[in-house]
Amino acid sequence: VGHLLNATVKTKIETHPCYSKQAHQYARLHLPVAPACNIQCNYCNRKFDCSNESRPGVVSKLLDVPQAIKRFTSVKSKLANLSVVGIAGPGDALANPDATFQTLKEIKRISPETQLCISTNGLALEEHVDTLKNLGVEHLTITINCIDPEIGAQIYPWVFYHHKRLRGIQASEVLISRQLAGLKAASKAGMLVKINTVLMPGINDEHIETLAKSLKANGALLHNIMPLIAEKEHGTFFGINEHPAPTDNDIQQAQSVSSVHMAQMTHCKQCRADAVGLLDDDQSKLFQQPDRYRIA
Ligand code: CLF
Ligand code: SF4
Repeated sequence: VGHLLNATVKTKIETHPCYSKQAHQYARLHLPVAPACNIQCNYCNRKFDCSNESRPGVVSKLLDVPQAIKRFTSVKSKLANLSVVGIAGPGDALANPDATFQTLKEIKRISPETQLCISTNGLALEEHVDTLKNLGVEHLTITINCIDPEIGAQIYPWVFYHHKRLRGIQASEVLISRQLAGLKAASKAGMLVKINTVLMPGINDEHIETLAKSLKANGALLHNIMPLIAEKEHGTFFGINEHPAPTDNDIQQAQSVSSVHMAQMTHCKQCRADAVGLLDDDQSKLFQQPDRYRIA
């Protein structure tokens, strides 16, 4: 994407390890302050991190806002190359707006040069775009798995929107229309929007071209196609416990189909909601949090 962008945007991409493979020397820190979620994905059983962005099968230790700030200051003092702070769960950043916004606001106050990043399923995005913009969030990821509600109905059993639990096709219609409206609004506001798509063989693998075209048309910058992690404990696809994971070849094929329309991210590590350090060398173990932060 480099040649199409102005200098400021270029710098923001070149110092963010997820947006640019060449930025691998920069570290990111995830602060797990967002436990709740406003939708249900069939590949997620809620005992683990949000599989939209983070590594499923891992339970991150939840932090409250003061604990998160403390963690940021401590990590920042030890990692000179820390360039990005992200909120990626363990649920959805925007289903926990108070904790997410308070954390981001405080980090920007104490460290204006830190780039802020969030990851969301997009259901509650459009209404929060102005707030995110004002807080200084410039990197935003939305997980969009399809734009066809019939496909969506196989992925999302329910969506909780405006105090109502929606199910079936209706749930997906609302989710998809909110995701695209959020994407449009965020890119219009100048945010660098990356889309994560979980590739699910037999569900959305034939849909990648249609999806990529629409993402492009709505202003997305980058497409990150990630494999479904198909182990029993992560979810209950169709009420059964397992669904086939895509092969490396399936992923490459989907990336090549999407690449006609969208720039690709191909170095995603599907990291934890409490990840810290370089993408290639996660240092969460070095920066372990006390056990009393652990969620039950
Ligand atoms: Fe974190 Fe995500 Fe921001 Fe990166 S991760 S919130 S954009 S700072 Fe990166 Fe990790 Fe892949 Fe995410 S490698 S899971 S894409
Ligand atoms: Fe789970 Fe994330 Fe889907 Fe919410 S958006 S149900 S936390 S995978």
